[in-house]
Amino acid sequence: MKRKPNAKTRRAQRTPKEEQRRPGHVGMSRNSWISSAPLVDLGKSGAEKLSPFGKLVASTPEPGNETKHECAENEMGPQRHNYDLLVVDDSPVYRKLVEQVLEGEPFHLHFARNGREALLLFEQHVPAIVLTDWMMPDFSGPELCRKIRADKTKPYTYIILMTSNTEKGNVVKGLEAGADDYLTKPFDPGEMLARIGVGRRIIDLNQELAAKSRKLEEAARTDPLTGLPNRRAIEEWAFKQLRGAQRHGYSLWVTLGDIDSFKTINDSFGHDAGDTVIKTFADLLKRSTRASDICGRLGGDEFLLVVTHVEPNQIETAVGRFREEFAALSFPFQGRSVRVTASFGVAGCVGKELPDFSAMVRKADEMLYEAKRAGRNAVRICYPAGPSEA
Ligand code: GH3
Ligand code: MG
Repeated sequence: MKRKPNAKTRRAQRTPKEEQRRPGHVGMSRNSWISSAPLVDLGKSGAEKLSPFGKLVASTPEPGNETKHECAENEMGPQRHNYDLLVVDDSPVYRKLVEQVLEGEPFHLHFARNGREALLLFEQHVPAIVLTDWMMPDFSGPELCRKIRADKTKPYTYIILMTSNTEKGNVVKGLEAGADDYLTKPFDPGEMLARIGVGRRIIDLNQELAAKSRKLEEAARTDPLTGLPNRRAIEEWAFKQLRGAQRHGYSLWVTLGDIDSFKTINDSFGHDAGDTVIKTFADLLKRSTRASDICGRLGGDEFLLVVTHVEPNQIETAVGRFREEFAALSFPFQGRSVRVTASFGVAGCVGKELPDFSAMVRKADEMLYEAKRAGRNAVRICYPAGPSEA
């Protein structure tokens, strides 16, 4: 009677092409000489990337902020997930032994036969754990450690050096080169799993720490009442946009919006009513701001918008719309229907002139003052060629 092949036999019978087509297969597409073993495929956690401003008005994602082997977070903390683990050994026997020990463990395994292959796979998969032999045909395990540690842009990788008994005296050199731990060949499977387990704990802690510092970083750039970017976040964003405007010659407008006679809202209807007005104004600005632009709260009842790629003949209409929409709202405070207005000051630059953000904010502030002096509920604009009233 013909026996149904088990999972192991089926894997051994697959052709390399079939192997490449399998979901979860890694590392074979271009470098078929770099072997990868698709053991278990629970799917990567695919860390949700929160934009610096969450789902609010956001700038383009900051380059360099993306990291690999982050774990998805929920209220319960980081979720368990698969780890990329790179095994570097020129001996096929040892590669097989490691594969067998790690079978059934939550790892995506990648195998390299020398240091060069290891670096290629490292770049590709940014493994959480590297298990590397000491002696390799091109460069040594400690050299590989040094090269991995030299790249500060990647998240932390836990490195275990595998040494033979004769190389054991060199362990200190390996640790100095950046290895976290070592294993002596021939290794004991239980000890290997335990040491890799330590690595997983360290990687988990690192990720939790990184997630917390990202949250703190986000909080430091967000206004808690409105959820909008605060002054610091706007200034950083605007600095980048100014360089872009200068390089590519597109228009950039700094707009200050300030609620009129806001103090009287607080005084007449209380602080909570004041907060409602601030949040409503923030929502309106947020909704009317394109994804590529930014608006944030400077503090109190003052907001700042930076708008790009709007022609001088369109800016008045664009800012005028904020003013009209806000003035059209009515707030039900203490059984009354209360109307609130806001004033706006705008300063712009177009072309290749070198603008200074602080100078533009000062100019926008002067324009805001003009709008207030003109009786409030108004927009005043300083066009790049010279002041001109809207
Ligand atoms: P103007 O038309 O000239 O802008 O007058 P204004 O009353 O709006 O301006 P002023 O700067 O005198 O008042 C701003 C007030 O905003 C003063 C401050 O107590 C209040 N304020 C600042 N932050 C908050 C907040 O987060 N919530 C509330 N409810 N009030 C705030
Ligand atoms: Mg005000």
